[in-house]
Amino acid sequence: MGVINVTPDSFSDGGEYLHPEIAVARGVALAAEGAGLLDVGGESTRPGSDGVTAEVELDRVLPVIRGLREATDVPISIDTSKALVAERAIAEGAAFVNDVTALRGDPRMAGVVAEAGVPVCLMHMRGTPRTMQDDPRYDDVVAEVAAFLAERAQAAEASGIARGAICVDPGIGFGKTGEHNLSLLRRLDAIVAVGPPVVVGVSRKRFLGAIIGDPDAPRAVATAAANVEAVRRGAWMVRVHDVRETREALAVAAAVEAAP
Ligand code: HH2
Repeated sequence: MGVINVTPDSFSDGGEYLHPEIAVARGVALAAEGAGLLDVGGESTRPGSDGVTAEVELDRVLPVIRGLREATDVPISIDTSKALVAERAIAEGAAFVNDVTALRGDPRMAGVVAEAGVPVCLMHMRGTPRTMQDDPRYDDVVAEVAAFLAERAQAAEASGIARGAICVDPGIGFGKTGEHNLSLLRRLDAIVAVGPPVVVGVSRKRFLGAIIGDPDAPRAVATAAANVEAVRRGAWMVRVHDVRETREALAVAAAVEAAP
């Protein structure tokens, strides 16, 4: 899953793809690098961020979705927690909903997804982007995230979303310390055991900067290494800004696994 942030303030690429033509060109480039899904988002969820209105989000994402629909056959995901944005994005050709609130952000979202029959990613987040990094604590982060995702998957099914259309995501960096993130990656088997396919988003996140000891370094290599660990532990899809680097790392890992 390649990331296209059509925002002025995303934590790693804010403002780079705010112009629709540049965002579409980015999507085409990510598709050429091997992205199997293009995740278009019009609202930053970086720690401390405030939300934007549906109108602002729609103005940002709809021209990009339209442009991508014309420019590539790669399926498009809409990264939103607003039902209206999901609805309009689906009408323009989006085929996947990525909801970081796991259908809790908008009471209409589950119905929109069920009605459209598109797959949805349900992500774990503690609190809201504004507050989530204020001293997050868990007794057992892996068990608590797994229980949350199991509950949200059940709720999604109860709202009429087909079981086969649900995936889950532990929400790396969403209300978690660096140690929480690493525990979730090391014990990803417990998230896989919840049942639905698992999506993991480590891309360029701050805990990687802390591990490599340079908060300002580009994090594409660190991201690729973390994604190899995630896929080895059962991740079904990884969400990345730097598609080529992660594809190359995963190709090497797969070749090693396939060796006699
Ligand atoms: N992370 C971000 C946004 N959406 N969706 C899923 N399913 N999983 C994630 O880990 C995830 C996500 C945050 O990254 P980014 O889009 O680069 O930043 P911002 O929210 O600042 O736009």
